[in-house]
Formats: sequence, structure tokens, C-alpha cells
Amino acid sequence: MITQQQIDAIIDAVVAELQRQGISSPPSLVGGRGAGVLGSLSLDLPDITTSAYRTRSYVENVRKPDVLRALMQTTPARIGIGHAGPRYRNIPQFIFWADHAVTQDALFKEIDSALLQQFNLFEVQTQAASRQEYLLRPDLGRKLSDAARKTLSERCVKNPDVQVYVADGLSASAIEHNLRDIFPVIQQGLQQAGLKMGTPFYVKYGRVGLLNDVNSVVDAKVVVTLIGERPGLGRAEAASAYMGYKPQPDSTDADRDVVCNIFNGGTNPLEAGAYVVEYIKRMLKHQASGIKLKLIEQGQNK
Ligand code: B12
Repeated sequence: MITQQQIDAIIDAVVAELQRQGISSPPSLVGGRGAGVLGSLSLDLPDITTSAYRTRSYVENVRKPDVLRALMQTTPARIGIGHAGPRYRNIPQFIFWADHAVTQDALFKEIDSALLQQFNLFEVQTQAASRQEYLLRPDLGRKLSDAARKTLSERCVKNPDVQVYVADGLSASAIEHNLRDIFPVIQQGLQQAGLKMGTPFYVKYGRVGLLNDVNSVVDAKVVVTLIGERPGLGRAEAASAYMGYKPQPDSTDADRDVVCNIFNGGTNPLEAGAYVVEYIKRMLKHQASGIKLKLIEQGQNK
């Protein structure tokens, strides 16, 4: 394995070589490394993740620039990125890597424990033993560990009207971005509707299908999980609320509903909280969720 000393030596050698070639500008090197040999060298680079770089067209010899610009304004999708022979051009390639790094960070991030404390959320874990296993074995993220099952049986109110719990899912960043806004709205909305709320908690390495296993312990009428969505490239802050009426061991996504894309810029978290409460009321009214709920409501509207 390469040591820090060896890394330092490589940096010093590269910097010395750059200086030898006469590359110099005002002094500012990240972290101050190489100050001894640096002199006036600066390694500052422009931030290619800013909108100035994202909204620019990288296509050469565009016949109708206005049309391309208008097209690019209609979508955040990667269009107008051009190509260099069969490959991406440098800047679009760098933007892609930077966005991919955001995605990786979101996937591997641990949730901020101060946030859990703020909402009195105690932590339990699914049967996935590590993040790596969680990613490779979605089935384990749908089952509570034995310890989690025991903790929930001891600490949670049983038979509430509504059980809400938080899970990291595929982006702990999404929970950190939205929980402070959405959670109080749901709590207050349920209180105002006179509904009994279960004891909230946090599940590490949770998948959507965990709703079923959680309900085998708490036996609620409606179960809701606030969970981090699969991060898009560069979009790590979107959460979802998946929910179901009386989830059973064999319940599927067809029995569930979702309010998705929750973040400031998608479905605003405050509004999303209100939607979730509305969904819960409809589920309780019709004693159904998912496709069944839709069919009942459609039938009534005919
Ligand atoms: C990944 C994904 C899928 C994957 C799920 C496979 C997997 N194992 O990951 C696939 C391609 C199968 C899929 C299919 C569908 N999806 Co989808 N999916 C997503 C996506 C991109 C991310 C979901 C996520 O991060 N979940 C969180 C992680 C932690 O959950 P998970 O446990 O790993 O995976 C479960 C959920 O993803 C769930 N799921 C995925 N899609 C849907 C849709 C609904 C309505 C429900 C209840 C559950 C559900 O299925 C997985 C297995 O249980 C979202 C986009 C978004 N912005 O959220 C759309 C999204 C949730 N899907 C959507 C839809 C409409 C569907 C389909 C109904 C499309 C169709 N007409 O067939 C199907 C139904 C899925 C089902 N299971 O019955 C919509 C929901 C819109 C809405 N408000 O109702 C979304 C928001 C996309 C969109 N913008 O339109 N989906």
C-alpha cells in the first residue's frame, strides 16, 4: 500500500516539475501541501459543476444554436454535450464524474446522529450487516434483524393508527435534507386528524419492502417509511414516502403508494408532508392502499 510519505514525495516531484516548466501564478495550494517547493504556484481549478458549465453547449458547428439552447433549457438531461471522436469531451466527462461522486457519497453516507436525536429516533438495523451487503442483497434490507425486532417490540406503541419510521434507503443525504421539514408536518397533520401515531424510529439499511416486517411487530393500520431515493447523478437529496394500509408479509408494491421526489426543487417537503397525511386519511377511509385504493376511488367517481 502507498504511504502518506510516498504520496507527499510524488506531489513534491510533480510540483517541482511544474515549476521547472515555468508554470507559476499567485500562491494558493489546497491544504498548503508542497509549500516548500511551491513558491508562487497555484493549482486552483475552475468549478465545473456550476450552472455556467452545465448549461453551456459543447457541440461544435451547431447549425441552429437557438434551437439547441431552447432544447437544453427544457431538461436537466445531458444533451448538447458534444463529443471528441467517439468519446466525451473533457468538461462533460468531468461533470459526469463529479456528479457520480455525489451519488457515491450519498449511497455510502451515514446519517447525522444529531438529526436522529433531534426527533428522538432510536436506531435499529435490518439484516444487512454492512452497506456493501445492503447494496448487493436488497432482500436483507426488507427484514429486521433479530435485535431490531426485539427493540421494536419493547419500545414501540402497538396497534397505532399510523406508524411512521425513517430509513436511509439509498441516500442518507435525502433524509438529512428533508426530515426537519416533512416530519413535523406529518406529526401535526396526524394529531389534528385525531389519529394515534406509533413510536417513530430510524432503520439503517432499509428497503421499501421493510414496511411488511415492521408491521408484523407494531400492527398499525397504516405504515409509512420516509426513505432516501436512489440518487440520480448529482441529485442526492430526494426522499420518498412509501406507505401501505395494513402491510402483510406478502404485500407488494401494488399494495403501496408513494409520494416521491421530495426535496426543495421537486415536491416541496412541507407540501409532501401534507400529501402524505391526505393519503393516510384516504387509506383509512377506504381501508385500502395501492391499486385497490385507486380502483375504489375510481369506482366512486364514476
Ligand atoms: C428504481 C425504481 C424502480 C425500479 C425498482 C426496482 C428496484 N428494486 O429498485 C423498477 C424499474 C422496477 C420500477 C418500476 C416501477 N416504477 Co419506479 N422508480 C424507481 C426510482 C427510479 C427509484 C426508487 C427508489 O429509489 N426507491 C427507494 C429504494 C430504497 O427502494 P427499494 O426498496 O430499493 O426498491 C423498491 C422501490 O423502488 C419500489 N418502487 C419502485 N417504483 C415504484 C413505484 C410505486 C408506485 C411503488 C408503490 C413502489 C415502487 O420498488 C422497489 C422494490 O420494492 C423512482 C424514481 C424516484 N424519484 O424515486 C421510480 C418511481 C418510484 N417509479 C414509478 C413508477 C410509476 C413505477 C412503475 C409503476 C412503472 C410502471 N408503470 O410499471 C413500476 C412499478 C414498480 C413495482 N415494484 O410495482 C414512479 C412513481 C410515481 C408515483 N408517484 O406513483 C417513480 C417516482 C418514477 C417517476 N418519476 O415516474 N421502479
